[in-house]
Amino acid sequence: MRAANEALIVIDVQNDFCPGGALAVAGGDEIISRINGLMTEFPTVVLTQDWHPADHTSFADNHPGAEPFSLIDMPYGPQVLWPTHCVQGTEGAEIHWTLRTDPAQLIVRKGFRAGIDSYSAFFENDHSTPTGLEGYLRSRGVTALTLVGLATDYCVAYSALDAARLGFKATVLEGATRAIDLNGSLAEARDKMRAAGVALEA
Ligand code: VGL
Ligand code: ZN
Repeated sequence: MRAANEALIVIDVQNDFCPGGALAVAGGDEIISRINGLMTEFPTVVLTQDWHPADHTSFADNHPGAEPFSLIDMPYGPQVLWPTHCVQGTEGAEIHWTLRTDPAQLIVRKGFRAGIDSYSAFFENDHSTPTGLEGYLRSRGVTALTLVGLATDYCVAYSALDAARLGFKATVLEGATRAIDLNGSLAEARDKMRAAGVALEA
C-alpha cells in the first residue's frame, strides 16, 4: 500500500471517451485493467466524471454551423467545440462498466455549468472556479497525486498542471492514459507538464 499522503486520481474513464462513445479516445478502454489494479494500492482514490448539461457551451451542436473540433473564443479563452458527450444522466456519461468504482471514496463531477467548460479536476476553465477537490485532498492530508485516465492531453493534463500549481507532487502514468491528440495537443501538453514539474512516468 502507498503512503497515507498519496492519492490516485482517475480522470473521466467514461463510456463516451471509450471506443464506441461520442468522443472516443483511441484505446481508451485499454487502460482500465491497469487502473483497476492501481486502485487497490492507494489509500485515497478519487474518480472524476465529465458531467455536462445538454445545452453545454462546449458542444458544437449548440453553435449553429460550427464543426466539431473547431475553436471558438470564450470569455475564459479559446474553447474547442466537441461532439456532444457525457450528457448528465445518459449512458455515455456513466463510468465505464469495467472500471471498478468500489475502491473510490469520492467521485467529482465537473463541467455541469452550461456556460463554462471544466477540463481540470480542480478548477473550471476560467482557472479560478474551484470544484472543491483541493480542499477534500488537503483535509485528508494528501500531498502527492498519481493521475491516470482520459484524455492525456485535456483533462489529465489540465488536472496535473493545476495540481502542480497548487503545490501537490504530481505524477502522470502515461501508460494508464490515452490522448485525443488534436493538432499537436499531446506534445504541447507533455511540454507544459514537464515545465510545471509534473513527473511523466510510463
Ligand atoms: C475531455 C474533452 C472534453 C477529457 C472532456 O476528459 O479529456 N476532453 N471533455
Ligand atoms: Zn467534456
